[in-house]
Amino acid sequence: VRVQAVFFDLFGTLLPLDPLDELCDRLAPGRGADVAIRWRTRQIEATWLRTIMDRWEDFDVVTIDALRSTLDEFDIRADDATVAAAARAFAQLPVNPAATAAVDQLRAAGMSVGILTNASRTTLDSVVDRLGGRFDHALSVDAVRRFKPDPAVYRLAVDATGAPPEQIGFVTANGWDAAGAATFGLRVEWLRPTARTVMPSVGAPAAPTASWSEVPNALLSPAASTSPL
Ligand code: LAC
Repeated sequence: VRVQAVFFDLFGTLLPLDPLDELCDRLAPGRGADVAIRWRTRQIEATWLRTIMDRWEDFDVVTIDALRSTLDEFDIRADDATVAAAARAFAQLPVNPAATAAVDQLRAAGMSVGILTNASRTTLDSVVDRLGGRFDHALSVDAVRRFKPDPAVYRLAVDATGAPPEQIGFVTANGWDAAGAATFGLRVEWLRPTARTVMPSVGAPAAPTASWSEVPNALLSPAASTSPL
């Protein structure tokens, strides 16, 4: 089975989250890295809760709410304007050059490429502008008002390309996103952040792991077989 299109996760994948440590350090001197990781955890928890409870607000709102609650947890005072300004940093995160190289290599091989993200339409549009017209598709969960790993999100890639799931590649550094995409049937490459990063068993097919430099060749070669669920 050959892949016809490849989609990339945005936050933590095309756009590494490391710069948030320094930003959070300005809000909480000496505790920036702890605040940043807690912020990210609360942000993702809130997306799952909102999806399961059917209480949609877009990712920009979720991101601000998560930062607010994290600062409260750490007993850090910040006014609403400061919190909102800090949350906008997500939209301004620099792209990983290794990611750009992999995207360009896939494009040069004739693959259509896209972004599939929790990011709001507005935030995604501003990121796409910065990434210089590389992407054939820019898909936001706003279209289905549910967050990853709801199957409706991964189905957006099928609807946009007309390709079946097993002919769509998906690249993410987020283990839970890899699990969701693999369960939906996409051909996933998981950019495991460290050799010690593991996911608990959640019933998802195992996603192969790769580094950015391995992603293009992994997705350009046909799958040995499709793994049935
Ligand atoms: C996204 C989340 C996973 O960009 O960060 O979809």
